Amino acid sequence: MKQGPPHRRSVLKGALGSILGLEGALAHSAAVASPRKIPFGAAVRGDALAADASYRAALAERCRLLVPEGSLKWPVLRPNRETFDFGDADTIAAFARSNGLGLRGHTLAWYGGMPAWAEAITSPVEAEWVLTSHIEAVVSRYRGFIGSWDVVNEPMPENPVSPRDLRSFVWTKTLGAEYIPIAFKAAHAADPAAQLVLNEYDIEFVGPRFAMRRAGILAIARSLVDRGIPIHAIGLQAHLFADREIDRDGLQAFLREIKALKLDVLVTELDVIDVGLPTDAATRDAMIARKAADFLHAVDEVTPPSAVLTWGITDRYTWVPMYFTRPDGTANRPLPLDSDLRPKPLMTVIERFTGSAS
Ligand code: 9MR
Repeated sequence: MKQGPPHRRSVLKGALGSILGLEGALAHSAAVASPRKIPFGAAVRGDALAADASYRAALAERCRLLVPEGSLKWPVLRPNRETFDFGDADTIAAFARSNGLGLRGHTLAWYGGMPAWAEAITSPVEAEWVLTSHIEAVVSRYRGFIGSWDVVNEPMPENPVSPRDLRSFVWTKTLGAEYIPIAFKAAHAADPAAQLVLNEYDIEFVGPRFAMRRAGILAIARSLVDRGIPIHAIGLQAHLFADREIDRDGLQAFLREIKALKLDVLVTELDVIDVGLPTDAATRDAMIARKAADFLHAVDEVTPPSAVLTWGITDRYTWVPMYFTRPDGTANRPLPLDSDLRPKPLMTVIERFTGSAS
């Protein structure tokens, strides 16, 4: 495997890395990663892609996969009941194609930002028609190119009280829990070769809330498999918090159950939220890298992920400050490249883990 340039190595080999255990994490990454290649990718923004040449270059250099961060969501694709606006998504698809990159699709059934016209549907018959015809149109447009879809995203409520709890929004209000199999069947009908993924966040930490969320996702996955509904993988979003502890035992028990269902696992939206971390950038970056390494290795010991994607490639374009500004006023550093597109220790962890050094 190629070594990173000297400035990268010096950061990682410094005393700080040792203090934080980062060198151990990286050594472990190297040991497990060298013979294999797990595709690495990142979420991409259409507006930045159009405006920022250095961003385009970084994506083309570092990634084998892209996923549109917003361009395939309902509010963009469906400004009204009659229209499909594929403009942004097509621009991203064209960029992926011309750079020989694969594309994931995100997302077909999600509560987030549903347009008002769709959220207003009350009839189950209409709901099923609108949901399935949307999935048919969107998936078939990119059939053979988008190889993997987040079919159902974030079905669990924030604080489930039982594993059977689902988030309340238009599809659960009209179709109940059946919206999930309906969505998976529609996606499979539109592209029988696509990998179909159930995607969720807050799966990996210590605490009863996270255990309940794992139980809920497992219950959904098991029910789909038992009924012969086409589902192929679980997506662990992995919006990690540097100051939250990963429940290694709980996560691994969950992954063993997923593996027993013969489902794959992907890491779909990795980043590390750095609100509670020190101001010093090098210290922070090392802690962020360490957290990601701990998570990736916990997953890997049970089932190597079939892809690893971060939710953005550079701190220049990240969702994190929309919700998690730092008390010291410094910019968040959640992603593999800094805001000047320089690789950080998180990039090295991922490259070594996936065997994808650029
Ligand atoms: O990063 C995305 C942000 O730019 C959007 O405004 C937001 C609403 O569409 O969605 C963010 O992405 C989310 C993803 O779709 C699902 N998992 C959580 C992500 C971060 O909030």
